[in-house]
Amino acid sequence: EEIQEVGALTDGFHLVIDALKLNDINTIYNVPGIPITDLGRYMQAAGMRVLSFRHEQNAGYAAAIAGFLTQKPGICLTVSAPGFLNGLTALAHATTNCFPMILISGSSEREIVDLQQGDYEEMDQLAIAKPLCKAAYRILHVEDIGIGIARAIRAAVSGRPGGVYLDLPAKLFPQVMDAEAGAKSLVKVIDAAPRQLPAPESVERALDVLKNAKRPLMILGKGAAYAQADDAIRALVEKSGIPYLPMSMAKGLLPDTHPQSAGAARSLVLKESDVVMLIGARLNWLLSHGKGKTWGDQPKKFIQVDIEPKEMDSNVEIAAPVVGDIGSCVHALLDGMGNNWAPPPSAWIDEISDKVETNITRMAPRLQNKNVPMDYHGALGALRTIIKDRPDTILVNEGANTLDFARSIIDVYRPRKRLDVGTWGVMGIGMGTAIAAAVETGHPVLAVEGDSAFGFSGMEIETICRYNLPVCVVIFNNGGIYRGSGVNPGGGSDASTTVFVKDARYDKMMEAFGGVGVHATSPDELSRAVNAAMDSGKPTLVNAVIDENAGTESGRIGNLNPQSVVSRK
Ligand code: OXT
Ligand code: ADP
Ligand code: MG
Repeated sequence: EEIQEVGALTDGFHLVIDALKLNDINTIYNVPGIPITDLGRYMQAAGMRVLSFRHEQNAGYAAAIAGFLTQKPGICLTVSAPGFLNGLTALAHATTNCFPMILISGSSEREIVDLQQGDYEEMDQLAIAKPLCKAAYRILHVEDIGIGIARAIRAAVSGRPGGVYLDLPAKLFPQVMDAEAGAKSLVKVIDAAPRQLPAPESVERALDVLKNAKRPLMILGKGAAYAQADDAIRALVEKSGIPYLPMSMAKGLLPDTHPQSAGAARSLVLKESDVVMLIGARLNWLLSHGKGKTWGDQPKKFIQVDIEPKEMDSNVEIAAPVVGDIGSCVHALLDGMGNNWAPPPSAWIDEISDKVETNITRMAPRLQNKNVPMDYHGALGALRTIIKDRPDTILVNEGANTLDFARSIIDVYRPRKRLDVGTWGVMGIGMGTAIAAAVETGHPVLAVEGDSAFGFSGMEIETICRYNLPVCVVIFNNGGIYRGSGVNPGGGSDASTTVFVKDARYDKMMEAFGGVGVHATSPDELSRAVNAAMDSGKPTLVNAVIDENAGTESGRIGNLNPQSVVSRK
C-alpha cells in the first residue's frame, strides 16, 4: 500500500522535466553541480538531450544560438552563484541580440540568502539577473512549475525575443505533490509567438515612400534571418528589384551571389541611397546610427520593419515605421505592391553593379595567393571554395581580422548558415555556437576562429570530441590579438599585451581529446584538412599558421579605439 502511495506522487524534478517536454523543449545545455545534478540525470532518463559543457558561458552561448536557429528558447542550466554568473553573460548577449533563451539556475535557501547569513553559493540571483534580461521569474512552490515555465517560454519568444532568467531554489526540486494534480498543473503554451499584423496604413505609407525612391536600398538584419520568412523575403527583394545589403548574420538569406546583393558595394549604397528599408536590423553602431560620414550627404528616408515599436526613431527619424512580425509585414508589403511594381531606375542599379564588380574583381587575385606563411586572403580563399562546394555547412566566425575578412570573403548561400559575434562583438561565442549549431541542425560546422577568440572557449573542444560532433575548427593562428608581432613598449621581458606564445600548436590540444589535429601552413594544406574533416564528420582542429604581421589593429573597427592626445605629442 505504501509503495502505491509513493507512486501517486510527483516532485519538482519531474514536473520541471514534464513541463519542458510538454512544450517541445528536449535539449539542455548545462554544467552540472549542486543543486541541479540530479535534474540533469532525470532529464536524460526522460529521454532529453542534456549536453554538459566545461564552462557555463559556453553552454549559455549554445542556448542563445539554439534559440536563434529554432525560434524555441534555448535552455542553459547552471548551478547557483558562480555558475549562474558564468551563464549570465550569455543571457545578456541573447537579450542584446534578440535571441530567445532561458537561463535556469538552481539557487540557495531563500531564508538564508535574504538574511545574508552566508549560505553555500549565496546570491540574490533574481535581483542580479533582472536588469540583464527581458524577464526574470522565481518558482517557490511545486504547484507553480507549470505556470512558471510557461511564462518563461512566452516571455522569451513573443514580441522581440530575448533572454529570460528562471530561478529554481534547491528546495523546489524535492517538493512533492499528487501526481495527477501535478500533471494538471502543467501548461502547454498555445501560440507562444503570435503573429503581429502590421497596421494597413503603415504598410501603405511604407510603399508610398518606397515608390518615390530613386535610389532605394533594403537592409536585411539577423531579425529577418530569425523570422524564417525566407521565401517571402526573397520574393520581396526580387519583385521590388531593390538592391539589398545583408548584415553579417543575414548573409545567405538570399545567396551572396544574388544579382541584387549590394554586399560588395556597402559604402556606396549607404552613402548614395535615398530610401532605406530596414528589415530586422537596428540602426545601432553597426550601421553608424543611421547618420554621419558613412551615410553621406544624400538626404534619406528610412522605412523600418520591426516587431519592437520602441525601436522606431531610436537614432534617426523613421519616415515609415512598420510594426509587426517580419513574415506578416513582408507578406503585407508584397500584397500592397500589386503586379506592376516599377523596378528602381537602372542608373542606380548599374552604378551598384559596377561597384560590386570592381570590388570583386579587385579581391579575386588575392584569394588565389599561395603565400607561406598564409595571409588572411590566401587562407580564406581556400575556405570560401569549401563553403561554395558545401553550402549546407554552418559557418561560425569570431576574431577581429579573422572575423572581418571572413565576413566579406566567404559567400554564404543559405539562410542562417553564418553565425558570429553578434551585436556586442563578443569573443567567446565560438565553441558553444559550433556545438549548438551541430546539435540543433545536424549539419556540419566550420568554425573560423582568431587564435585569441578561440582561447575564450577553447576547452569546449573536449565537449565536441565527447559528443563526436561534426565540427571542424580552423584557428587563424597569427600569434596574438590582431597581430603576433608587437613588442613591449616598456622594454621589459614580458611580451606585449597583445602577443601570445610563438608557434603555438593548437592542433595538439585536439589530439589530447581523441580528435583530429592538423598543422597547416599553406592554403592547399588547409583546404585538404578541412575537406577531409567535412568528409569524415570527425571532430577536427586545424592550426592554420597566419603571417604574424598580416592583421590590423581591431580589424575594420580600429576607428572605435580612443586615442591618447598626451602620449602622441
Ligand atoms: O564598400 P567598401 O569599399 O567599404 O568595401 C566593403 C565591402 O563593400 C567589401 N566587400 C566585398 N568586396 C569584394 N567581394 C566581396 N564579396 C565583398 N563583400 C564585401 O568589403 C568591404 C568591407 O565590407 P563589410 O565587412 O561588409 O563592411 P564594413 O565596413 O566592415 O562594415 C562595418 C561593420 C561595423 C558592420 C563591420 O565591420 C562589422 O560587422 N564589424 C563587426 C566587428 C566586430 O564585432 N568585431 C569583433 C570585436 S573586435 C575587439 O573588440 C576584440 N577583442 C576585445 C574583446 C571582445 N571583443 N570580447 C571580449 C569578451 N573580450 C575582449 C579581442 C580580444 S577582437 C579580439 C581578439 C582578436 O584577435 P584574434 O586572434 O581573435 O583575431 P585576429 O584579429 O585575426 O588576430
Ligand atoms: P543586425 O545586427 O543583423 O543588424 P539587429 O540585431 O540589430 O540585426 O536587429 C534585429 C531586429 O530584428 C531587432 O530590432 C528585433 O526586434 C527584430 N526582430 C527579431 N525577430 C523579429 C521578428 N520575428 N519580426 C520582426 N522583427 C524581429
Ligand atoms: Mg590572432
